[in-house]
Amino acid sequence: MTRKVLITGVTGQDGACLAQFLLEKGYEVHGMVRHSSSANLERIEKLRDRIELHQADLLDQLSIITTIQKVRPHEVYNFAAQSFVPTSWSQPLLTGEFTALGVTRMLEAIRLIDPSIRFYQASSSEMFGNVREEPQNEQTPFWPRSPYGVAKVYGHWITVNYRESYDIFACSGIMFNHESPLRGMEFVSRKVTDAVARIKLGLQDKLVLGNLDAMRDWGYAGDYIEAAWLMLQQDRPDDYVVATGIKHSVRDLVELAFGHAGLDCRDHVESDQKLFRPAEVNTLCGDASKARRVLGWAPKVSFAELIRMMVDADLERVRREKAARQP
Ligand code: G4F
Repeated sequence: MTRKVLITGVTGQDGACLAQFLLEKGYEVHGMVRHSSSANLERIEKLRDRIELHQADLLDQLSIITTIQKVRPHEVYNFAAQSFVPTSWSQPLLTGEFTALGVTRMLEAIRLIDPSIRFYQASSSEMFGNVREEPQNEQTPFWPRSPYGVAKVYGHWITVNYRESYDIFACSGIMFNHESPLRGMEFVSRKVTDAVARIKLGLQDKLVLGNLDAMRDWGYAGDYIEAAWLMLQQDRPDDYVVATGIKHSVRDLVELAFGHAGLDCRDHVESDQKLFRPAEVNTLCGDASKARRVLGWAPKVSFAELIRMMVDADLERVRREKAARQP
């Protein structure tokens, strides 16, 4: 029997990556998209004729119920969220509605329609925030440092709670930062690799960043969505940290990206206090030994390979765009 999946946030990096991965595995793929006057379908453009899209909204319980009733998926992956940390300070309530309560709306729909549907919640290393220990594992206490992190803590615990209260096969994947050429331009990795390409091709001269000393455990999104899928293929639902176990500073990322394009970052990069966050997560580094042991999962792409892949993809794209603009 063909397995059916419903992916929320299918137009984002992780949703698009997972859609591609599950199509290759023979799944019937359905995606949930919000109504928007300017639909952002870029990342799934090549998959459009193989994915069925449904208009629904994490803020609207009825639309979620109607969609799940119509699709009757075997697996649901909840990637939709207000996921940009700085925006969570300017829109804390909206962030709470999407990123926290949206998870309950998904779980309520599953509980009402068919509690045998398997559910994946995209939890985040931002929940560890002001880290209590290093590296962070599934037992490390949370201390979120942004309204986004706080909302993700709620999403994590409501997932655990529906598993314990209603025996729903609900898993929470505590994912550390994961990037790819599909990453949104607002996140630091892509902001840097896009700037490197534009500087290299003479379209820009400066790159202004915030805190260059922040440390993150950066992995490749393609590796991470496989871990999410593996979680839903187990005999028992559980929660897992997904990480590489190696951390780097934003400065390391910058040096690597500029160096790969033959540029010296000291000539181009500035740090501006205005881009610092009201409360920063200074360092994150995950311990994914449980995922390794139980799921047999391990990251395949290294930090250096990831950044080089992103710089190369942006160089190619910016070159194409530049050529198209020339008469
Ligand atoms: O790339 P970032 O914006 O990612 P952040 O805040 O760590 O969150 C990402 O990863 C989480 C997983 O841990 C996800 F849950 C979340 O949805 C998102 O995908 O920033 C990374 C670091 C921060 O410390 C930030 O202060 O880079 C620092 N940074 C320095 N200059 C900057 C900049 N971040 C951004 N976005 N832009 C800058 O100019």
